[in-house]
Amino acid sequence: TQAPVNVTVTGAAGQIGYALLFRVASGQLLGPDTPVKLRLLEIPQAVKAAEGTALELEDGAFGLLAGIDIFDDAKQAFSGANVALLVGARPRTKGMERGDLLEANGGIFKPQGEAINAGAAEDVKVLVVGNPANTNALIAQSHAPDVPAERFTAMTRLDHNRALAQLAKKTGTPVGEIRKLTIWGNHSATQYPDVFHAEVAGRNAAEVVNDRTWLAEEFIPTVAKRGAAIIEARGASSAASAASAAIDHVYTWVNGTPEGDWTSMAVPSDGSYGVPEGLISSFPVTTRDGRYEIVQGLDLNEFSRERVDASVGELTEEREAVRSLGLV
Ligand code: NAX
Repeated sequence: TQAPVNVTVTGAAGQIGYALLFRVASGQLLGPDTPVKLRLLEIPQAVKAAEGTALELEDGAFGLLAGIDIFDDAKQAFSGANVALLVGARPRTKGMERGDLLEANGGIFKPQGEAINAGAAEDVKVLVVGNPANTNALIAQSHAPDVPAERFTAMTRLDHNRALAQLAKKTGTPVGEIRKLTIWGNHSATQYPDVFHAEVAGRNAAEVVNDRTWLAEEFIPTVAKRGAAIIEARGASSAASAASAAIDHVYTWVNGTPEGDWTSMAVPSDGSYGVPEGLISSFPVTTRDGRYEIVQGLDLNEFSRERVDASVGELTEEREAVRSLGLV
């Protein structure tokens, strides 16, 4: 077997952390041949709860879990990190304006970016889950100038998986027979789940569905507002499904997309599809040997173009806002 891979998880005592850590420890993040060392980061008040989770992880007797260390200091937590899962963030609370939210998160993601820059492993891969995920990733990235920019990604895989499930239900097809679905833009209500290039059992998904009203009035809003529906039903925000998507995101990044398929990841734009360079926006990507590439040459129809532009417009505004706060 290989040497253990260091996986740093922030917000380890939170509800996503609780679901995520057991799956990392069981080998689902990196595969069944890769031992992992967990490095947990929490705020001081939550360190005790993280210690409790660590006791339970110990009780899981995971053969691949080579150790657990808990920190309340970002520099220590990210030291030697090969994979960094940035889950902890400042949620929006009542009466908070967007500027306040971005500023509060700047206070988290700026020092974490600096800590990654200072001490993470050469090959570090970063996934930001904590919201506003795309812009938090941008903040962290801009404080890690020595780390290749493309290593900073944000999670739209939960949106991708939600869209797969909705399309499977609508078409009566197993999820495993759906390919080439795309989430474009921001992980927010403006995101655009695109079925026009997707395939359902080898046939074009938009043709199989053949119902733009369903797309515009059911499918897109159901996917985009699923987080609110989960809160309404469960009395708490999505946790296990978010953890599952984080596992999928990193597993796919490391192990590759299947031939003839792609996935969705929010990654720094290279200008593809008219998305301003540097914005961390969701694209269709293929992965191979630990690298990803934005799928090129897709034709966006008018229906898609206006929705991609709206979500990218929101990302542009968020970037302007964090620029004016001096966070990037
Ligand atoms: P919780 O509030 O249960 O947990 C967050 C944890 O982060 C807490 O334990 C807190 O102490 C910790 N934390 C806060 N600041 C920290 C810091 N500076 N360093 C280390 N830890 C810190 O939230 P949870 O439900 O686990 O959600 C975590 C984040 O994921 C939220 O921002 C949430 O909005 C976001 N989500 C993102 C999703 C996505 O698809 N990108 C979907 C699910 C989720 O809503």
